[in-house]
Amino acid sequence: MTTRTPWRLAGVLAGLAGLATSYATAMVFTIREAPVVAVAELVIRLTPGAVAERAIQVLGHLDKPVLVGGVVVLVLACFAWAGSLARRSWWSPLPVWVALAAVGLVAVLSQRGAGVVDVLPVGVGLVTWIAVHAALVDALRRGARRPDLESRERRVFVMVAGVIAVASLGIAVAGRVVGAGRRQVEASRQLLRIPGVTRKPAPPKTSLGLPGISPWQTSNEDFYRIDTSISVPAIEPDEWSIRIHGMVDRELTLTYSQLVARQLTESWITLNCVSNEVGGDLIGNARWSGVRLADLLEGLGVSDRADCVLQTSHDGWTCATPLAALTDDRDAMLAVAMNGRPLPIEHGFPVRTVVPGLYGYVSATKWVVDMEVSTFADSVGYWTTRGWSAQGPVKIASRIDVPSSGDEVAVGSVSVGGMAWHQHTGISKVEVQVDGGAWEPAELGRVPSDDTWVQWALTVDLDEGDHEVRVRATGKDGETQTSAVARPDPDGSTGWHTIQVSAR
Ligand SMILES: Nc1nc2c(c(=O)[nH]1)N[C@H]1C(S)=C(S)[C@@H](COP(=O)(O)O)O[C@H]1N2
Ligand SMILES: [Mo]
Repeated sequence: MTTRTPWRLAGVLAGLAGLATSYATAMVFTIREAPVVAVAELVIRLTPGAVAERAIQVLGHLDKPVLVGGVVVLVLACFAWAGSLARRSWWSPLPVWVALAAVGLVAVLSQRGAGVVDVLPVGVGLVTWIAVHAALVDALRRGARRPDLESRERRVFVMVAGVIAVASLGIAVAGRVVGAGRRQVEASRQLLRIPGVTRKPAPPKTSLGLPGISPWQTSNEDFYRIDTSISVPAIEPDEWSIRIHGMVDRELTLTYSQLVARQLTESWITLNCVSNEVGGDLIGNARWSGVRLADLLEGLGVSDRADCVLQTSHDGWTCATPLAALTDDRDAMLAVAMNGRPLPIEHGFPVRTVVPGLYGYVSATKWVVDMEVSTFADSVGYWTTRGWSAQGPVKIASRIDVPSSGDEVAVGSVSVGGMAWHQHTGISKVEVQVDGGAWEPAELGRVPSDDTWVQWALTVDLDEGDHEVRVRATGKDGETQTSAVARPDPDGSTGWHTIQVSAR
């Protein structure tokens, strides 16, 4: 085997094995297409509009398959090239591996709403590619060292190659089959129309129009995501039901259609995570549609001794929520839609809980299937045994979005702005302080209720040099944010968000 052909073949085979495992990983762990498609989509996004239009004209509806095909051919060429480089040593193709993985990573991470799981297929594919390549190179070298056995070695190589090819195909098909359930659920979700769910833009004047500030309404794609599941539960609405039981006179089991047949409530609610650091972004604001839990619990004869509801999700996650927050006047609900769309799968499709004023870890159960009315003495939620407090009321907080810490700004008037929140209490005042000077009140955006965050903005005057800008909020209950710095655990971080900027 002196020609380049077997080396190239080894490279292509190893690469195909990598593509197969990356495809299978994408199918099993995400609801996205494989990284190759992400690369094709990146190409589309980077192509100037006129060129793209011309291509679509020429290729008609075949533009996408042709593009994906083209990417595959290029990738195969890279595999072959990596294979021929491996004649020197098994690791010589390193630059090709790294470059291709980098392109894949960029493509995957530039997708809307991409998260850490989306990196997984690229990683798995890369590792497979390198491992299989190393194994094939080893087989080829043995063959080269023993010319007398050439024909036997060649047969062995062909056999190994065949096994790898078949195994790759098998892995890809298996991934497709395993992921089919979630794809099916995604298809059902896309077709679902829930009567009474409306799509409304953010109310007027919630936005102050300051460039760089977080949008008041968070899109479903940009909404932060926190959960303990690697592969999110895929539940068909038809297969979903919830059982409300425990310290009640009458149990209640509701199917999805029974739930959505009830009176739907729609409200803007800001949800945030207890593990958010000061200035962090584990927070989002959406318009939720669902059935109020107070209405559901009302007719069940809840015992006077009960003080919590132990919620369980389809994937076995639990949390204990104070009963009072589910039965008072706030819009705690079993939500079925987010921003006018059925809940995205990763945000709890088909049904999740949302409770204004409580951190997600004690209230916002995604894929919720069971609610047991109980007592805190008898109930422990998932995070409560892992260093987090049993009670999780949201703490008042504020954040500077613009400028970013470390930014260089022009001397003179500088627009500062960000968000402040204290759900179910409301924000009455936000103040900004420059270099330890006087606290200046900021302008506040309007809000439809006390359950959402508030935009704030202020123009400050900065002279040349380095400056420190900080923010603090005051709630409608008169409480001003404490300057005492606390870590997120056990019950939420505190402290004033402070940034450094230099005016030049
Ligand atoms: N089933 C389930 N629900 C869950 C969690 C989880 O891990 N599993 N995490 C909770 C936490 S800690 C938060 S902050 C919110 C986040 O909701 P989101 O991912 O829709 O933003 O969901 C809550 N509901
Ligand atoms: Mo959280």
